[in-house]
Amino acid sequence: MIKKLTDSENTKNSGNRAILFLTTVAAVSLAAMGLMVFAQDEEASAVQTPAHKEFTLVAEEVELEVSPGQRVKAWTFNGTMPGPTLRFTEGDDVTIHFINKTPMAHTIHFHGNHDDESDGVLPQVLPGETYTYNFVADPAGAMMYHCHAYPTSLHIRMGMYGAMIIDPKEPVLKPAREFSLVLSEFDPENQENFVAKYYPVNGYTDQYMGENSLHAKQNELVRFYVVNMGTTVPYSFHLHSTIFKVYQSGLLSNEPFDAQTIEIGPGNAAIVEATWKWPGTYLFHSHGLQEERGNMGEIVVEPSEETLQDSVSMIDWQYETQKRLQQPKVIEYSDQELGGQTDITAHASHLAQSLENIDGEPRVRIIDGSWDNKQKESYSPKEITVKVGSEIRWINEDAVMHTVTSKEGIFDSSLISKGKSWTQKFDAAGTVEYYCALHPWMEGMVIIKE
Ligand SMILES: [Cu+2]
Repeated sequence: MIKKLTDSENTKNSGNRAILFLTTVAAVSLAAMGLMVFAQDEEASAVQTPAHKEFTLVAEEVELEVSPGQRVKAWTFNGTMPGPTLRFTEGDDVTIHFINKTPMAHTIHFHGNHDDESDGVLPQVLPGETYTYNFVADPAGAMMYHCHAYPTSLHIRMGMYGAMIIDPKEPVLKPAREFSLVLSEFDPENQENFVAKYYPVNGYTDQYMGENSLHAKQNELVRFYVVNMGTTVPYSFHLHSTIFKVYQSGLLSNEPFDAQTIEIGPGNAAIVEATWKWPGTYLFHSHGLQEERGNMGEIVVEPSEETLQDSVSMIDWQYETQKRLQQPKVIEYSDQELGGQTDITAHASHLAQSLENIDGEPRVRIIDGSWDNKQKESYSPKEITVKVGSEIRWINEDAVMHTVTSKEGIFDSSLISKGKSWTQKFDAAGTVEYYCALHPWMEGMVIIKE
């Protein structure tokens, strides 16, 4: 939120800023910019102070309502689809603690500027594991975070995403009433359908129609942070009865321009600023197929002669409304089901080896297309019988990564990339069931005989 400060607050705040700058990694450049603002602008009313911010996001499977009467299973951050809106000030030192409480691998990939350790691709965070992401919030604008486990479009469709808003350090935006709109796709019958059954806004179809409509006042500035978490067609975001201003790609470094409708492709965003001159009830929606499939909303513009002095965020209200409609119920998994509590560094010692000298040893192929839960065959052979003391080699012939993970926590291959293999020795007679932690519908069995 852009908060306008009083003179005394501002003085105090500037002091804090100076101290913080001395302790910040990017102290030199930030301090130079900060001091410049401080020196030249007596009424620098809304300069934001970068700070350290920590959040915990938990990967959880839930059952929730996505459309009236339609409860579905979703994969989420913190139990909701989308997850909570993260809000930072440009320059904040951000720490995100990630805990995976589901039986398959997930990650958090953030849009914006950061290094590869916090890019959320590797490591894939396996069941029961934790990982910490660190970055400096940059640039200012509307961005997003989402899971980047594979297949990524499936993890996104299943609900693993949320908006990330980075407010500018320096005041470039006027006071406005602010809303966050995360656009997505959901298909309870088949998440790989190109055309989805539902195109919800903030995870619930037609959420803002009727009793939950958005409210604003005549002539006041309304700002929408619009994020497209769809995976196929672009959204064409449209407001009724007003031409609006757009910051393309959601970036405040872009010069805003006028629009009647703005195209937002999958993985892209826009900041939309609008004003309605006349009181009334107005629609907003994507132009096209999505509007009949859950993407319709209403904004009620009330008569008023007041003007906004400070920005007013409606985002907490939106999140409460979303939770009230979705009624999420978390699916709990035991430590056993999550493969025990493991330290992610422990896997490095037995990473997949290259495909060499494999003649003559028992082997299991992970066949092409195994990631698809509709394909019946994945590990081939599904059951393999070996003598005590044998080594078995698993070879990944599929296009995406897989694991070979014992259901009882006896072994775990970690990630086996395309074309790579992994071996495990079996020293005791018995039967061992295993699965892929990334795609738990893939199952196999080893029978070890004397
Ligand atoms: Cu995921």
